Amino acid sequence: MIRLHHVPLGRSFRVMWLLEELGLDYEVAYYSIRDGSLRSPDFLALSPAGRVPALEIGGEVLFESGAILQVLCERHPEAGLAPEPGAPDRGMYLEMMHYSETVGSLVENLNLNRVFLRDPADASPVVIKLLTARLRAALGAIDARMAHAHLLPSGFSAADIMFAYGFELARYYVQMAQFPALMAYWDRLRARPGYIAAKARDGVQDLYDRDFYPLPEAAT
Ligand SMILES: N[C@@H](CCC(=O)N[C@@H](CS)C(=O)NCC(=O)O)C(=O)O
Repeated sequence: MIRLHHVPLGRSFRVMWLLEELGLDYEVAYYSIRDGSLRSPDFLALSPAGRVPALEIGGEVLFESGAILQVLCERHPEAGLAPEPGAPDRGMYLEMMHYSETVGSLVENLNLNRVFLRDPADASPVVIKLLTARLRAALGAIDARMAHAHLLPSGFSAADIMFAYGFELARYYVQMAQFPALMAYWDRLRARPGYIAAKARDGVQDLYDRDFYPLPEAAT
């Protein structure tokens, strides 16, 4: 039995997408990031910081999306989605697995400042401007070195799945047209049957109430 604990558009989508790429059967337990369900005792018993993803698999419970991706890739080496130690792309693979959280944490901080903070808490325009500039720089760095169809020269891997979370959500905060190589790469990823199948199970997000959040006037 595999059960994925998931928030639509959250980092748990990484696991959902990989499960689809691997052709595994799984159940989904859906949560909202807004209704307190991630802080219930039942969920905290699965994921102690109250974060998704959590994955129940074969009697074990795992949390942290990067770790879950790594474990699933190790258990399914036939899929060839993670270069093994000693393989030429191994260093770049690990680099991109972790860099994905450099991007992901910037998106998360923008979410906190722009979506979750409500009156009377005041988000700082200066902090928003800084986070947005850092997100743009983090994506621009990858756009400039995108020399292959995927992040690794050897082809599609779990690092693409890991990276896509931050990349997909960054569009709420930065104009993506400024990253032409990343946009072409994104079109390739979105066309994958595994991505399409996962999107069909992602669920309806209740995080963003508009398509784009321009910089507040005080920050421009
Ligand atoms: N580094 C963790 C981060 C997990 C995380 O922060 N997930 C978000 C959704 S994208 C969450 O559950 N947030 C709930 C909260 O912060 O209360 C991972 O990659 O799994």
